[in-house]
Parts: sequence; structure tokens; C-alpha cells
Amino acid sequence: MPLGDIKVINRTMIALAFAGLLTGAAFGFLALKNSSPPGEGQVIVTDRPAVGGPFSLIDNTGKRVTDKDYLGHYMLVFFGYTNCPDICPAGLQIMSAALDKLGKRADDIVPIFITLDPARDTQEKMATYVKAFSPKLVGLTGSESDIAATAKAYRVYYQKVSDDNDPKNYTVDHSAIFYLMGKDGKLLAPIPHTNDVDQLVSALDRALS
Ligand SMILES: [Cu+2]
Repeated sequence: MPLGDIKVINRTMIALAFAGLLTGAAFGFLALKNSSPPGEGQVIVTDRPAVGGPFSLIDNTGKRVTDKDYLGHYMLVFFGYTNCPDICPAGLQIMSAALDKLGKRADDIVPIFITLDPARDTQEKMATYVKAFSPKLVGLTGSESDIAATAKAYRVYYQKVSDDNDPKNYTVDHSAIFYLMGKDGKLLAPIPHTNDVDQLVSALDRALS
């Protein structure tokens, strides 16, 4: 299937958005790592990059959950939608495989998939979808505004794109990053989407140690 011009532009924008986020996060970490006692005129970085935050959504069992329910656990968060043809199924498969490979070290990591397409991704649909990847995978959906607020907190880019061949249908372009959140609910590491299980395993391993 040939890609339309618009699609190419969208993909470029997503790539740029990743680069921006990762650069921003890297600067944040560097600033933290190099923190010497502050002198006059020095910028004091007091916190990790502000990615993530409060959310209130519905899980795949129909229960309302908030970020507070996961305090004391790591969260590995990925945003997408169940109709996604490629990025999401691949990402979730890699995520499950990486957690399996981490073995006991993954016991404390809750894998979470948050939909960017709540209009179609009902709780029931999410339940069926996440089960196909891992019994541990939590699927979260919610109202358009709750999802929008969560995506904003995680600085996730997403955009509905209508399907030229089927006007009633649409896809959702979205950024693809695995967010490892610490036990305090704050970002530990943003990990770019990869199709290489070992790459994700080693990124998680580094972030956890
Ligand atoms: Cu996707």
C-alpha cells in the first residue's frame, strides 16, 4: 500500500516529536547527574522531567483506576489503539516478551496499555485485546477528555487520520514510546519503540539498576 504524502508528513512529525521529547528528557537527566552545589546564577534542577502524572481511567475489568493505585510499583506504559495495524501489536508483543525475559525482576512492573481511541476502544474491546498479549497486561480506556488529559500528561502526540479508501474509517497516528515509571509514579526512563526484545530488556535493566 503506497503511503500518501500526508501520512509521510505525519510520520516525520512523530519522529520529530520523539526526538524532542527524548532530547528534553536527556537534558533533564544530564542536569540531574551533573548537579553540583548550586552557585549564583545556576539553574537548579529539582525534579525529573515532567512526564506522566495523575490519571483516572477504566481498566479492562471495568474498574476505575488512578495513578495512585500503582504507587509502589513500576509501570511500563505504552499508548496506542487496538485497531493499530503495526506499531501497537509489535510494541505490546515486544513489551510482553521483554518482561518475560526479565523474569523475577519484572514482578514489580505493571505493563499498561492506554488507548488513544476511546471512541472505539471500549472496556470490553480492551479486555479482549490485552489478553492476546499477556495476562499481566492492563488495558486502560476512558472518556475522550480523560484520555486527552492522560496523553497530555505523558506528552503523547496523537492525531486521527481519515482513511482515503474508506471514509467511515480512520487510523490514529501516535508517538510510540515505552514509559518506565518509578514506584513514586515519576518517569524513570522514556524508551523509544523498538522491535528488538533484547534492546528493550537492556534499556529496562539499565533503568532499574
Ligand atoms: Cu499503534
